[in-house]
Amino acid sequence: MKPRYLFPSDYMADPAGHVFNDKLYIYPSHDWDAGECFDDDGGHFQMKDYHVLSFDDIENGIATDHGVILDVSQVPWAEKQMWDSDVVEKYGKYYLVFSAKAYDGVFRLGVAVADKPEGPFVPQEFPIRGSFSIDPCMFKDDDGQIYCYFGGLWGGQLQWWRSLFHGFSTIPGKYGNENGLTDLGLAADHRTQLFAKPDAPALPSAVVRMSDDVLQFAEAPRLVLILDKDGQPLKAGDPHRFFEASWMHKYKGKYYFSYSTGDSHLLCYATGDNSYGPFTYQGVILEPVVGWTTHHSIVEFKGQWYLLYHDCVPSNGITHLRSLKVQRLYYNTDGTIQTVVNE
Ligand code: FUB
Repeated sequence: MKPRYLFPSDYMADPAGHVFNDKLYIYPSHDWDAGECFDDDGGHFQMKDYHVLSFDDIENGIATDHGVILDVSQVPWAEKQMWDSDVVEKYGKYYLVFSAKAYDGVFRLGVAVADKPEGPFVPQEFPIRGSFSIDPCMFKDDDGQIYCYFGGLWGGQLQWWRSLFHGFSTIPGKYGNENGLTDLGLAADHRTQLFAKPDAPALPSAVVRMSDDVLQFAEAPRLVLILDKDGQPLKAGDPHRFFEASWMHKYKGKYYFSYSTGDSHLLCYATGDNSYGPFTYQGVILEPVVGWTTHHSIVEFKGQWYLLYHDCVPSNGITHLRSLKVQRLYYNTDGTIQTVVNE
């Protein structure tokens, strides 16, 4: 199959794909042009609602757009920027977990609940207690436990929470603009720029088990460690280190943690033996696409594995007007993923 655009009539991004009731549902971000200037804080991504699309045939079929499933005006705690979301099912209920900016300027994760995969979703009054940053990926393991992987650097504010990451040395602004340091974005005071030596461990993302009712974290978030083949954490200056867009899937009993590298514009993956990791870096899934962001999900549907992703070709490279794409994904016999070529 040739890669194809999934929904040419509107700009959507960050596709989270899940099979429910024999259909492939895609939960994307809904891009629009709010007229904001491009900045490193993602201020040009001003999304205000979510739609859900479904497909009987992802290779040739037309998307069914189920319309708006949640609007920012319905969420008491959220002011703006409805960024990446994901959905998980438990006992016939569907939980949309989403990132949005609260009135204090801090990104949090919220939950909205529905009886059907296409919603409508009813939001909780408050964000998840103790949640922070962006890009939740909801993963249900074979034993029924549900995990949330989350976090994103710079505009996603993961670096604001670096004090949670004991032992991962970032070097606050005292190093200023000294050459050769890796820029980690703004600290929690919204002003101090953080830098790390390129050979310091990269800031990791987070994973947390959800409570039985899927409305709260059941524990403190843990670090998602990505190790190189020598067992050392990937470094802050490594173009393959985590930036945002966590995704977890399982293949032949292995846990595949995949993510975007942000400013190096790759989709990469690492594998592990359990949902908490650590994960060992394996390689690149997708080379840079047109547009600054790259974001994906990996899903098996009707016996075939697919990469869902986005690029900005249809908007002529406008980085906040992205279009959904799909193409097949293949594994080698040793379980490694063949790099997908975006055409
Ligand atoms: O869609 C807004 C943000 O852009 C997402 O949360 C990031 O992963 C990036 O795709």
